[in-house]
Amino acid sequence: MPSSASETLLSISLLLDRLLLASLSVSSFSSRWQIIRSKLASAKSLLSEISDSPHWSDNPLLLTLLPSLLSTLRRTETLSLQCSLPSFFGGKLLMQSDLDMAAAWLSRHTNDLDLLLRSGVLHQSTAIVLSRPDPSSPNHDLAFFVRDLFTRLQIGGLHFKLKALDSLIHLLSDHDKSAAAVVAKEGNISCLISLLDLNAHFSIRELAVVAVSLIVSAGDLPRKCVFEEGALGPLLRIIECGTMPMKESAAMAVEFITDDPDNAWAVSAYGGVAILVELLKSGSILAQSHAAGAIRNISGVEDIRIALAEEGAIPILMQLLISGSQSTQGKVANCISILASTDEKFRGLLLEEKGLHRLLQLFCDCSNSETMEHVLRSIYSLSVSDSGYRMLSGSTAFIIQIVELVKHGNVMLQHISASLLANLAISDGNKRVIAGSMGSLVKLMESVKPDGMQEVGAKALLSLLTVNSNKKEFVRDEKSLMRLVQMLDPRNEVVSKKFPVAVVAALVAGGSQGCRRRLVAAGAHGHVQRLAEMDVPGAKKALQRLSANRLTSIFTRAWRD
Ligand SMILES: *[C@@H]1O[C@H](CO)[C@@H](O)[C@H](O)[C@H]1NC(C)=O
Ligand SMILES: CC(=O)N[C@H]1CO[C@H](CO)[C@@H](O)[C@@H]1O
Repeated sequence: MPSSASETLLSISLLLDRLLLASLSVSSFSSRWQIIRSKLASAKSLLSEISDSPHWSDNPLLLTLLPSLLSTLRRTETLSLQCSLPSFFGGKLLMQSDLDMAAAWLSRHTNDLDLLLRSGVLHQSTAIVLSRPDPSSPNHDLAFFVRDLFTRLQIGGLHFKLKALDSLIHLLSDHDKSAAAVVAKEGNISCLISLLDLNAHFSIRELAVVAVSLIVSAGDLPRKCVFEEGALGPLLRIIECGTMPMKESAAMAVEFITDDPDNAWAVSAYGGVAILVELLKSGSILAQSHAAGAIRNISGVEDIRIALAEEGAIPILMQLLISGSQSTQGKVANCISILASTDEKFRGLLLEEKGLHRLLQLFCDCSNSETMEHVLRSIYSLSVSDSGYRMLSGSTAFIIQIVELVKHGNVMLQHISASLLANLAISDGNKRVIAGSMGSLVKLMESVKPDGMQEVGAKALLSLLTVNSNKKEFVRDEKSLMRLVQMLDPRNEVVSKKFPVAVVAALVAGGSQGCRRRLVAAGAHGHVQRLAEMDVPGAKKALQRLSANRLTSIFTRAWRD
């Protein structure tokens, strides 16, 4: 409708000129008219700039902005006529307030026009604005689309805003994550966040929270931008008093915002800990999962851990460990592993809530290896407490389960399981039961990664080798014996030598001639001798025990000389 837009613009220009002139000759309320005159003047200059822009007449926002400006100007003209009469009759206060209102409306119009001009959208054809750019469109189309969309969000009416939010959500869902970066750069995030406010129209708030959650989920940069523009407070308010779907989106956004550990403090500054704990307790399944993720993310901060305990989070977490959805269970287990690893006070609280029983229950039922890892870490941390240590050391079923993980788990699970085997006080009877794990423990001793694996493998093996029958079983296993001898070889630099040396010492400690003979036959003696010369800790003593057979010592001496 370019012709009607031009006509409206023409009427506005004529009216503006008349009003500017008339405003000079009003006889009443002249100070107020001075203000109005300056607004009229800026409207005039903005409009002339707009009409110079090549594509102004296709802009749909102008199609509503211009008529609304025209009607404000008409009302202002009526006021100017009243104020130009030689003496003013009528309500003085009423006229003052009408004039203030007219000035305020004019301000709004000029702000809107100014924003539209500055956005640059009037300099491009609207052909591409009509449809969302598809994911393959060039980036400048996308940037233009986003700028246009945000002018609608900022100065459009309800209908424009709703459609703009809808387009924004589609854009963020359909495109890859780079779209969010364009939105963060070209859009006005602060304006989007203002739509989360409780004063905003309900349908607007409902869509705005979805858009915000999509933006923060799309990477570090958009997340940082949304956080810095102050989204956390309004998001937490929505979790407090929105509808459940809104709470879900807001909690998702908070979970992503807290992915940056630097943002954790802000959650507690906004009173967010209590709000998240409440959502954990009473939210939908999805909301609980996001709340658990956010709580997990912030539980690295000591003050927040204290607040979590005060807000009663521990029993709720323990409950969800068993009854939550799979995703919630994983995040809760992670959170518990963080709490359990920090200090004795939290271990006490967790144990009071039957933490170990529940963790063991999930440990049996769990099939997800990531969750399993968190559960096992938590159990490991709780094994540091006396009661946890006693209970785990005495549980044959648990010990058999962790042996299974040593044999068949991924490296992280193997590492934690071996640490438990190394540290627990396992009965000799149970050590015999799990003798079959020794081959796997020797393999762990060869692992380059993770750090500490060689040590825990060796420690666990040494614990099993305190039982004589296990020593015999070990040396009967050709493969394990060969591995051990290869690790002793000074040319093998991957393995720290003190661990295999300690295993040799343990194997010959009981004075069993059988063990000694098999080690010597496998070639251990020469290696240990070299290691003793290199002053590897424990090697001299191991050599002594290994050389207890005089013939061997004479032979080696002769060989050396
Ligand atoms: C962005 O939006 C905020 C809030 O709506 C507003 O105060 C600010 O002026 C806008 N900034 C720009 C550059 O348009
Ligand atoms: C530090 C931390 O635990 N970050 C996690 C926060 O939540 C996100 C989303 O679930 C995870 O991807 C992060 O690893």
